[in-house]
Amino acid sequence: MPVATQHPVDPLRAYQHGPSFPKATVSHSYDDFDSDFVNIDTPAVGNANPTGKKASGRTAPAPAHTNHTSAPGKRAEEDNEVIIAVMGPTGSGKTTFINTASGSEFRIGRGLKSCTNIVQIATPFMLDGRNVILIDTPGFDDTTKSDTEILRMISAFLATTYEGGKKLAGVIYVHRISDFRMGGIDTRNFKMFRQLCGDTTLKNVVIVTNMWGQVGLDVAEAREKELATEDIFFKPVLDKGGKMMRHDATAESARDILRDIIKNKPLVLQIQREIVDENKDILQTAAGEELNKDLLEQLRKHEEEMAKMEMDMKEAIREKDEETRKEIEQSQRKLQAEMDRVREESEQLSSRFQDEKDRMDEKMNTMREDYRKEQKAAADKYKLQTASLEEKLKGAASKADAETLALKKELQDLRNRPPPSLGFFSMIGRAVDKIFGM
Ligand SMILES: Nc1nc2c(ncn2[C@@H]2O[C@H](COP(=O)(O)OP(=O)(O)O)[C@@H](O)[C@H]2O)c(=O)[nH]1
Ligand SMILES: [Mg+2]
Repeated sequence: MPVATQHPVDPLRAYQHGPSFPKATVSHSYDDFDSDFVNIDTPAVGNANPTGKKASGRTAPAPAHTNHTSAPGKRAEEDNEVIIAVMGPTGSGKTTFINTASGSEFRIGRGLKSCTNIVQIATPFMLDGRNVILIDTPGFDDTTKSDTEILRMISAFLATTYEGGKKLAGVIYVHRISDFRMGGIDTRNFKMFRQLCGDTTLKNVVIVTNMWGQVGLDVAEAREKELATEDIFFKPVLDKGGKMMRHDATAESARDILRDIIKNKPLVLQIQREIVDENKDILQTAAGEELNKDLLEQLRKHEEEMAKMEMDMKEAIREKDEETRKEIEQSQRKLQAEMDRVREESEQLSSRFQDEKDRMDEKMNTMREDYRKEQKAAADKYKLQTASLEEKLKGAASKADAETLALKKELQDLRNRPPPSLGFFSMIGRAVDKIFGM
């Protein structure tokens, strides 16, 4: 049974390929990305959908993964990048894991309120010669956003990523080993996670257990075994090639887990295939169906409750119990509001997603356009600066005087610093922010 545990790693080895931790990125700031991940030169027209079908009314995103014409250097850079999404319930430690591994400084949760209610992309970092990009996702139990909103956001992000030619090398699901809640796991989050991934990508999935220090080792190990061997817990995922790994809150352990994932062959997640290749409406996707089933179930329970309240109400009226009648009336109003909310959530699951995805695609296309212009302006300026220095050097009287040496140094510096590029994930991050808000 593939329950992998952490082995102590040599911290020097852990960092030997990478620079020291990169400059920290603050939440929602994507400006300090400086690698160009996607083929920006691809025209922002056409259909990214490999099936050739086009979604009705959808803005076609740039077909980066169907029409690659980027320079060989860029291609190599893209091949070198590893994208990994981190999922799990709110408060399970997703953001902490990402910060620990990447040196990012995303806000982490204190108390019950969730902090990450948008998809955020961590500062890329090097690991074993690969450029690792971690994606932080909000849980399906956010205190500020509905599950429908969360699903729409994650789906739009993953679909746009795939349309941009990016596949995930793995998905991490974080679970607190110290968690002894009824049923053992956060069923809603785990179900949604399963439906987003689908069965065929489970070999690229790692269930990371953390917070080992919060509970006795004996208890935690027994818990780990139970989680790995019972059908209602993680066994089905492990049976299909997923792994379970321990995380001891250190950077070494986080990177050791990632080291395992970066070897994977990237795969298309079920939600990406459904939305992009199969052109499904979000409501028709497995994750959408799951969530809707859940909402309808909630609605059914509320309806039962409402029916019971109506009986109580009749009784109160019969008995002329004015106080009880008023109380019930108040409860009914509350329940009705909740039912309206659930109904609306279910309806919005479909309608608003298409809208948002369209706007996101449009935004990405505009950004590509702006980006192309910006890049061109920067490249032109760079060329001019270089040419002017070369010209000055040609005209220099002596090869060794201080002024000539300074010119040479300036030229060398310039050559070492070509204009920075914005990068695909920077754009996608901005588009997500713009459309889904913070
Ligand atoms: N002891 C321990 N606490 C952790 C660990 N990871 C996260 N936490 C704490 O758990 C809380 C929630 O973490 P956060 O990363 O915000 O969870 P998220 O909602 O999944 O992103 C914070 O108070 C963290 O300090 C861990 O590995 N060990
Ligand atoms: Mg978080």
